[in-house]
Amino acid sequence: MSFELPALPYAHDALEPHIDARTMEIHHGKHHAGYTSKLNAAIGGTDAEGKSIEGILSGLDMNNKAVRNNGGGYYNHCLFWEVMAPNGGGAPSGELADAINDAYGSFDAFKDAFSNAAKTQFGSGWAWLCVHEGGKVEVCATPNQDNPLMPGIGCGGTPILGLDVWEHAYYLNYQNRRPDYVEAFFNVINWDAVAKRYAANK
Ligand code: MN3
Repeated sequence: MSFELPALPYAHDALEPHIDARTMEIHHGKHHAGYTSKLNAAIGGTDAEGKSIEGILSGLDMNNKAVRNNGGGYYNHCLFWEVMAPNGGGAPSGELADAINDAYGSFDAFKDAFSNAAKTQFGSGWAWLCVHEGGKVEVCATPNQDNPLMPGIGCGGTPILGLDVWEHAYYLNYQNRRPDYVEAFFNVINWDAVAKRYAANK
Protein backbone atom coordinates (compact mmCIF):
# COMPACT_ATOMS: atom_id res chain seq x y z
CA MET A 1 0.00 0.00 0.00
CA SER A 2 1.27 3.46 -0.78
CA PHE A 3 0.11 6.97 -0.04
CA GLU A 4 -1.88 8.84 -2.66
CA LEU A 5 -2.09 12.54 -3.36
CA PRO A 6 -5.61 13.51 -2.24
CA ALA A 7 -7.73 15.49 -4.68
CA LEU A 8 -8.28 19.11 -3.69
CA PRO A 9 -11.76 19.45 -2.17
CA TYR A 10 -12.39 22.61 -4.28
CA ALA A 11 -11.24 24.15 -7.56
CA HIS A 12 -7.77 25.71 -7.85
CA ASP A 13 -9.29 29.17 -8.07
CA ALA A 14 -11.84 28.64 -5.28
CA LEU A 15 -9.78 30.43 -2.64
CA GLU A 16 -9.15 33.58 -4.70
CA PRO A 17 -8.45 36.38 -4.07
CA HIS A 18 -6.85 35.19 -0.84
CA ILE A 19 -4.85 32.35 -2.40
CA ASP A 20 -4.42 32.47 -6.17
CA ALA A 21 -5.11 29.61 -8.58
CA ARG A 22 -1.55 29.36 -9.95
CA THR A 23 -0.12 28.99 -6.44
CA MET A 24 -2.67 26.26 -5.68
CA GLU A 25 -1.88 24.41 -8.93
CA ILE A 26 1.85 24.33 -8.23
CA HIS A 27 1.49 23.79 -4.49
CA HIS A 28 -0.84 20.81 -4.79
CA GLY A 29 0.19 19.39 -8.17
CA LYS A 30 3.97 19.76 -7.80
CA HIS A 31 5.00 20.26 -4.17
CA HIS A 32 2.47 17.99 -2.45
CA ALA A 33 2.74 15.43 -5.25
CA GLY A 34 6.50 15.46 -4.81
CA TYR A 35 6.35 14.82 -1.07
CA THR A 36 3.90 11.99 -1.70
CA SER A 37 6.04 10.15 -4.26
CA LYS A 38 9.24 10.67 -2.26
CA LEU A 39 7.53 9.40 0.91
CA ASN A 40 6.45 6.26 -0.94
CA ALA A 41 9.98 5.76 -2.24
CA ALA A 42 11.43 6.26 1.27
CA ILE A 43 9.16 3.74 3.02
CA GLY A 44 9.00 1.12 0.28
CA GLY A 45 10.23 -2.20 1.65
CA THR A 46 10.61 -0.90 5.23
CA ASP A 47 8.62 -1.49 8.43
CA ALA A 48 6.78 1.78 7.81
CA GLU A 49 5.04 0.40 4.74
CA GLY A 50 1.36 -0.20 5.50
CA LYS A 51 1.30 2.02 8.61
CA SER A 52 -0.90 5.11 8.89
CA ILE A 53 0.85 8.42 8.29
CA GLU A 54 0.09 9.40 11.90
CA GLY A 55 1.69 6.17 13.10
CA ILE A 56 4.76 6.76 10.94
CA LEU A 57 5.23 10.34 12.19
CA SER A 58 4.60 9.67 15.89
CA GLY A 59 7.10 6.82 15.91
CA LEU A 60 9.62 8.54 13.65
CA ASP A 61 13.38 8.22 13.91
CA MET A 62 14.15 11.94 13.58
CA ASN A 63 17.46 11.11 11.91
CA ASN A 64 15.56 9.56 8.99
CA LYS A 65 15.54 12.74 6.89
CA ALA A 66 13.70 11.27 3.91
CA VAL A 67 10.69 10.13 5.95
CA ARG A 68 10.83 13.16 8.26
CA ASN A 69 10.75 15.67 5.38
CA ASN A 70 8.46 13.84 2.98
CA GLY A 71 6.18 12.19 5.53
CA GLY A 72 5.78 15.56 7.22
CA GLY A 73 5.20 17.22 3.85
CA TYR A 74 2.59 14.62 2.92
CA TYR A 75 0.63 14.90 6.19
CA ASN A 76 0.94 18.69 6.58
CA HIS A 77 -0.44 19.46 3.13
CA CYS A 78 -3.31 16.93 3.48
CA LEU A 79 -4.35 18.85 6.60
CA PHE A 80 -3.80 22.26 4.98
CA TRP A 81 -6.22 21.65 2.07
CA GLU A 82 -8.81 20.25 4.47
CA VAL A 83 -8.87 23.25 6.81
CA MET A 84 -9.54 25.77 4.03
CA ALA A 85 -12.76 26.40 2.10
CA PRO A 86 -14.07 28.97 -0.40
CA ASN A 87 -16.71 30.22 2.02
CA GLY A 88 -14.44 30.04 5.04
CA GLY A 89 -13.45 32.65 7.54
CA GLY A 90 -15.34 34.00 10.52
CA ALA A 91 -14.79 32.37 13.88
CA PRO A 92 -15.46 28.95 15.41
CA SER A 93 -18.43 28.16 17.62
CA GLY A 94 -19.32 25.52 20.21
CA GLU A 95 -16.72 23.56 22.16
CA LEU A 96 -13.83 24.64 19.93
CA ALA A 97 -14.66 28.30 20.57
CA ASP A 98 -14.83 27.53 24.30
CA ALA A 99 -11.41 25.84 24.21
CA ILE A 100 -9.88 28.78 22.34
CA ASN A 101 -11.39 31.23 24.84
CA ASP A 102 -10.14 29.14 27.76
CA ALA A 103 -6.60 29.14 26.39
CA TYR A 104 -6.35 32.65 24.94
CA GLY A 105 -9.16 34.70 26.48
CA SER A 106 -10.76 35.63 23.15
CA PHE A 107 -10.78 34.72 19.46
CA ASP A 108 -8.85 37.92 18.66
CA ALA A 109 -6.14 37.05 21.17
CA PHE A 110 -5.88 33.55 19.66
CA LYS A 111 -5.67 35.08 16.17
CA ASP A 112 -2.81 37.32 17.34
CA ALA A 113 -0.96 34.34 18.85
CA PHE A 114 -1.42 32.16 15.77
CA SER A 115 -0.52 34.99 13.36
CA ASN A 116 2.54 35.84 15.40
CA ALA A 117 3.69 32.21 15.33
CA ALA A 118 3.27 32.19 11.53
CA LYS A 119 4.97 35.53 10.95
CA THR A 120 7.94 34.89 13.23
CA GLN A 121 8.74 31.31 12.11
CA PHE A 122 12.19 31.96 10.64
CA GLY A 123 12.49 30.60 7.11
CA SER A 124 10.25 27.73 6.03
CA GLY A 125 7.79 26.05 8.34
CA TRP A 126 4.29 25.86 9.71
CA ALA A 127 2.09 27.46 12.36
CA TRP A 128 -0.29 25.14 14.20
CA LEU A 129 -3.28 25.05 16.47
CA CYS A 130 -3.10 21.74 18.33
CA VAL A 131 -5.34 19.92 20.76
CA HIS A 132 -4.03 17.96 23.72
CA GLU A 133 -5.79 15.02 25.37
CA GLY A 134 -8.47 16.54 27.59
CA GLY A 135 -9.27 19.28 25.08
CA LYS A 136 -6.77 22.05 25.81
CA VAL A 137 -5.65 23.88 22.66
CA GLU A 138 -2.24 25.41 22.01
CA VAL A 139 -0.51 27.37 19.24
CA CYS A 140 3.01 26.46 18.17
CA ALA A 141 5.26 26.56 15.10
CA THR A 142 7.71 24.10 13.57
CA PRO A 143 10.47 24.45 10.94
CA ASN A 144 10.58 22.83 7.51
CA GLN A 145 8.04 19.96 7.21
CA ASP A 146 8.20 19.00 10.88
CA ASN A 147 4.94 18.85 12.81
CA PRO A 148 3.73 18.37 16.37
CA LEU A 149 3.07 14.63 15.92
CA MET A 150 6.81 14.01 15.64
CA PRO A 151 8.72 13.10 18.80
CA GLY A 152 9.98 16.14 20.70
CA ILE A 153 8.78 18.67 18.12
CA GLY A 154 6.51 21.67 18.64
CA CYS A 155 3.83 21.54 21.31
CA GLY A 156 3.24 17.80 21.05
CA GLY A 157 -0.50 17.88 20.50
CA THR A 158 -2.54 16.80 17.50
CA PRO A 159 -2.71 19.50 14.81
CA ILE A 160 -6.24 20.68 14.02
CA LEU A 161 -5.30 23.81 12.03
CA GLY A 162 -2.10 24.41 10.09
CA LEU A 163 -0.71 27.26 8.01
CA ASP A 164 2.10 26.69 5.52
CA VAL A 165 4.56 29.61 5.62
CA TRP A 166 7.03 28.25 3.07
CA GLU A 167 7.55 30.88 0.37
CA HIS A 168 6.12 28.42 -2.20
CA ALA A 169 2.76 28.88 -0.42
CA TYR A 170 2.52 32.62 -1.04
CA TYR A 171 5.38 34.12 -3.05
CA LEU A 172 3.65 34.39 -6.45
CA ASN A 173 0.88 36.57 -5.04
CA TYR A 174 2.40 38.14 -1.93
CA GLN A 175 6.18 38.10 -2.67
CA ASN A 176 7.88 38.88 0.67
CA ARG A 177 4.69 40.04 2.39
CA ARG A 178 4.13 37.03 4.64
CA PRO A 179 2.00 39.06 7.11
CA ASP A 180 -0.53 39.87 4.34
CA TYR A 181 -0.77 36.17 3.44
CA VAL A 182 -1.28 35.23 7.10
CA GLU A 183 -4.06 37.81 7.41
CA ALA A 184 -5.69 36.53 4.20
CA PHE A 185 -5.60 32.94 5.47
CA PHE A 186 -8.15 33.88 8.12
CA ASN A 187 -10.64 34.53 5.29
CA VAL A 188 -10.46 30.93 4.07
CA ILE A 189 -10.26 28.89 7.29
CA ASN A 190 -12.87 26.13 7.31
CA TRP A 191 -13.81 26.26 11.00
CA ASP A 192 -16.28 23.38 10.61
CA ALA A 193 -13.41 21.13 9.51
CA VAL A 194 -11.22 22.38 12.37
CA ALA A 195 -14.04 21.72 14.86
CA LYS A 196 -14.39 18.15 13.54
CA ARG A 197 -10.69 17.57 14.03
CA TYR A 198 -10.96 19.03 17.54
CA ALA A 199 -13.85 16.70 18.45
CA ALA A 200 -12.04 13.67 17.03
CA ASN A 201 -8.73 14.30 18.80
CA LYS A 202 -9.53 15.99 22.13
MN1 MN3 B 1 3.77 23.75 1.11
